[in-house]
Amino acid sequence: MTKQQRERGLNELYAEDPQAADLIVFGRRAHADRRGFLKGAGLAAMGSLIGATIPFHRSMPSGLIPAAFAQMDEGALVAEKDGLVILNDRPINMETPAHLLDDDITPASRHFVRNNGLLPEMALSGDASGWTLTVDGEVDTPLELTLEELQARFETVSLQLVVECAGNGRAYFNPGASGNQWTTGAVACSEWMGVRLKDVLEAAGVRPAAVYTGHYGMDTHLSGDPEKDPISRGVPIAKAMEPHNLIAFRMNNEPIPALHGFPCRLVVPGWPGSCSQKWLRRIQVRDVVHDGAKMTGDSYRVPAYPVAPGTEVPDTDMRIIESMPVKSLITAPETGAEVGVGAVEVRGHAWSGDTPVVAMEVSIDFGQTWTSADLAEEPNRYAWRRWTTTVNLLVGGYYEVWAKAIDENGIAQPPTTPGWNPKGYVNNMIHRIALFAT
Ligand SMILES: Nc1nc2c(c(=O)[nH]1)N[C@H]1C(S)=C(S)[C@@H](COP(=O)(O)O)O[C@H]1N2
Ligand SMILES: [Mo]
Repeated sequence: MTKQQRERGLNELYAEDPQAADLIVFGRRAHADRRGFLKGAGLAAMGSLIGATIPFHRSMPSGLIPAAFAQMDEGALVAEKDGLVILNDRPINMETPAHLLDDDITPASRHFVRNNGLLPEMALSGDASGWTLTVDGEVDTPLELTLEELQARFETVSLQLVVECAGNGRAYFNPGASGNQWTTGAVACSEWMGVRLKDVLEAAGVRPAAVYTGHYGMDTHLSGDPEKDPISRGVPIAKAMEPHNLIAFRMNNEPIPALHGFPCRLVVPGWPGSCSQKWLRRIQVRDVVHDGAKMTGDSYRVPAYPVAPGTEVPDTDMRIIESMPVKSLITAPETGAEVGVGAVEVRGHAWSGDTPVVAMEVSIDFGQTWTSADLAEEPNRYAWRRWTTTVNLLVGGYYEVWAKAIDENGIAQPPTTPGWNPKGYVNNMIHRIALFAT
């Protein structure tokens, strides 16, 4: 079995059937001595899969998934990332440890990656000539714009915008859900430059019959079938007309990296990251709710009412996730850090969906008492806000810092997982870190 034939990533295979995965990766022999090191037939199989010999093969434990298994072309891009955790190699999914998200503006090297399919050729080549954006459907004047036309015709704006995967925090649900086991790191706030989605839709002339957008990208389905989209989501017209949605062509003042949507992507802040189509090629204005890939069933949908964990929810009772909930991270110190007894500076970011964050609170006594942290101004709507505070650790020992953000409606992050749902979406439970004071 070659990489090209694999429709699923190795982590998924290992989760489902470790023995079968071992056979694929290490061959029969290595499987037999799984606790040993890679040798014999297993080594030969591994070498041919990677396409090179492994000089240090004597030190390579069997069962180790080589980093090179990230789809070969994409593998080099993965190497540009700084300290991210690979959750799956095919498609590539990587999350960022909380202490690496300390920057106000997330560097591209630390922006999580959530791919549903395989990177388009254009992104890998870095050559945008031939790229156009089509805007069609319920519009008076369908548009087909080159990058130059897009930039020349519409005002360019720069905004710091949070992109968060709706599955962030999935790993903490019980019973668990299938899919990438995101902990806290499927969120980032980079600076995006582009034109307003609204301006482009207005230029096309949205017709009164318009209800929803449908977004299409250039990435390929894992099966290789060109008829299938890996993902195609959309938003109601009212959300699409919100002035902070961008058709972006720069990230942190550089062309958008291949993994993040080169040459152009949508950034629809405050809603599930999946609304922010990467490698954008077409926006269809629709007179019905979009029914593209991952708009239906359990995808990006949650029960309309609270259900007991594990409940099977009828399809008609599932609702599309819209605005994301209030949330925060502790980005310093790093969890597990040793700190001195006395005052310790703690900081992080707080963000939310369409309802702004208004307060931030911290506890060091397992949630018995909470004190307010300082919250910096929001650089612009839908950016995350820096919070800082000092905690006083009076004696040596083990502490936890718990942090919770509160939104304008008085809704605070819950202490444990909120409403269970079949795919483990929108977990906004409080973030906790461990500290050892000496
Ligand atoms: N074309 C395309 N766009 C996409 C995706 C994808 O797989 N293909 N993944 C979506 C999901 S689920 C998320 S959370 C964000 C992640 O953006 P990032 O990889 O730049 O962090 O992109 C969204 N846009
Ligand atoms: Mo996502």
